[in-house]
Amino acid sequence: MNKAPQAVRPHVVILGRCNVGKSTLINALCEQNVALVSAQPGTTTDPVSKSMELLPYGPVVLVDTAGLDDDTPLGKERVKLTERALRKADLALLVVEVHAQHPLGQELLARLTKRGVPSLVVINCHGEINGAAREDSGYPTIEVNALTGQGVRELREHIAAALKSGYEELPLVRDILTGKGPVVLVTPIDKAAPKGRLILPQVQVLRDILDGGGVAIVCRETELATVLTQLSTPPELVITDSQVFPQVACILPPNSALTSFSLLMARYKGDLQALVRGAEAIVDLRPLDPVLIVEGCTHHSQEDDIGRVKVPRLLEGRTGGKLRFTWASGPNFTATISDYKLIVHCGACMINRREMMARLEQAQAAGVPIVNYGVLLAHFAGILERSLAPLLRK
Ligand SMILES: Nc1nc2c(ncn2[C@@H]2O[C@H](COP(=O)(O)OP(=O)(O)OP(=O)(O)O)[C@@H](O)[C@H]2O)c(=O)[nH]1
Ligand code: SF4
Ligand SMILES: [Mg+2]
Repeated sequence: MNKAPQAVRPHVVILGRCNVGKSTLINALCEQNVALVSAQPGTTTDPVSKSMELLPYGPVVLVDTAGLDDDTPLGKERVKLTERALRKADLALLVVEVHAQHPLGQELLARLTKRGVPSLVVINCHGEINGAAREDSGYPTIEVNALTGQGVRELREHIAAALKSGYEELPLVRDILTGKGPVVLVTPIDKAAPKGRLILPQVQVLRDILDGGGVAIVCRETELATVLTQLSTPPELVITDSQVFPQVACILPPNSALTSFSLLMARYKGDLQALVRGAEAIVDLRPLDPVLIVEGCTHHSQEDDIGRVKVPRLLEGRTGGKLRFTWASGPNFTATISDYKLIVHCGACMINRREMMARLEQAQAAGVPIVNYGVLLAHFAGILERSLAPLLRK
């Protein structure tokens, strides 16, 4: 994995009316043809994402979207896709013509401001640009000529400044480490493990420990007992895959600090306390209650698949009767979530923090408790309190 994954890059979403030059602008920012440009309004239909190094900032994801005033039969659906892309936005660029605004553009910026997402207005001039940055309708406003590239370098600098002040790169684990001992990472190599590599949360946690100057030891649960006997200093923290929580908890002395990759991801991606409240609501489930299981990406279901098999088995075991499960994967979270008694979310490693926070807020607004795999598995293993403790010690 040579590039920063999309989920840890800030997302810059470009929006505006049809034909205003959004795709020309993304191409100018990337200095390559990533989006189709034409004089035909409605050329861009689905959002187009491009990971790139946007200097002077660094790795970002740029997202081009369909025109907000697309009045084709599919126009409304396209605007919905744009709104979905905006849930991920860490910065929005509203592209406008010199004297023309679109009310929906302003309305979307106002909604983003309410969520704490900064925005820039980009005036795409079809001639010479004035160059001076200013503020129109409350937003920093920059002129460019996307076709000639005039003003695009300055726009990159404004984007970098907005991200540097508005985008917080959160630590995954290093903020709770003191360096008093190594950190042991327990990663089962079972049928579900991808061939020849570690999964994203494991790689991210490992990197975050190294970034913080810490020492990490990686082993399977089957070697953990041996590793512990070989260490001259006990581990400061053991981080395990949630699926082997019970085995790891039995091997470790009761007073040693234990948590899981998914709890660390849950804290990094969203509101851990909200997910813990979700676990507490499991006791209210009754037979035949509807439960939504959401996974951030699609993958082939395994023999003892966590979302398809393990979580349903645990919940039905606790409820004492059949539950009505619905599974959603990919970006399909916007369905009618109020119909459900509980939402169980995956570890969200492929989803950025903004999107995960939007999902948690949406669930809260609908009054539906939401828990994730890691919190749910720790709850069923009876070690939720223990595995939360290291995360609360700061
Ligand atoms: N002269 C000039 N033409 C431009 C400029 N920016 C875009 N255009 C032209 O305007 C037309 C539309 O540009 P696009 O970049 O496809 O516009 P868009 O906003 O992505 O349009 P949709 O995808 O339909 O929403 C193309 O013919 C571009 O060449 C500019 O700065 N100057
Ligand atoms: S289903 Fe969720 S946790 Fe699993 S890989 Fe996809 S986004 Fe990550
Ligand atoms: Mg376009």
